[in-house]
Amino acid sequence: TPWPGSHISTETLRLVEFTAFVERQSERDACKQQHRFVHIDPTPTSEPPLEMVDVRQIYDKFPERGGGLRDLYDQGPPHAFFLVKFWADLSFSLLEEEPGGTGGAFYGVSSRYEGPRALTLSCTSKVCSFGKQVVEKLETAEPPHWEDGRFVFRMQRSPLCEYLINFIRKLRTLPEKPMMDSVLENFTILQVLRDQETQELLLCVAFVFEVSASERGAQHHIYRLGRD
Ligand code: MYR
Repeated sequence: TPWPGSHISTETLRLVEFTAFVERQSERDACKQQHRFVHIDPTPTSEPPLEMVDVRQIYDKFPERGGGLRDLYDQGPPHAFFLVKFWADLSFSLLEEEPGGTGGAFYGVSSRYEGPRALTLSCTSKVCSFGKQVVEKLETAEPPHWEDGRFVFRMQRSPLCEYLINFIRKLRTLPEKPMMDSVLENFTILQVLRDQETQELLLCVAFVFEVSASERGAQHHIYRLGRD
């Protein structure tokens, strides 16, 4: 089946876990306090199949030409394309942030994938503002480990780019959720995972954002992208 259960997956690769976080060493108890902005955890397989969103509806949220979402989707394979709507949790108070600098905090993203083939997994992230790319980051996963009958790929504690750190810090200074949400309407991220040797596209995930209502914590909803 092309879309098994409710996972971000194809027959070659499945996203198992994804977390963007901020961490700070606490002077008092010498332990790390972690706050998760967004989180996708291993989903129970009993969930219903994913709903479809028409990819054309989000073309203008990403670069249009030269490797934009339209070009990527035209090249396919179409069943490798997903959309994640995140309700990010920005309500952390564990950090008394100092003006300028990150106050000793570490902003990072960790992700884990699995699949049946040993390959070198590369991930390109495009951070976009008003549909224009503002940051591009290319990463390569650690060599896969064979665990319980499949290969596991990890990208652990990759530092968030300066642009995103500043963006989150500025967003947090806005007084109300509707204001944050209207800024986030023009903020998107596109991740493309490929087999580094063959450049075969394995997964393409588009991220869109709102902030989570206070007390609800980070939430997400996964869709598959299609075009009739
Ligand atoms: C980079 O560091 O520029 C690329 C990595 C992008 C990974 C996606 C991180 C999700 C960021 C969540 C921030 C929440 C903002 C409301």
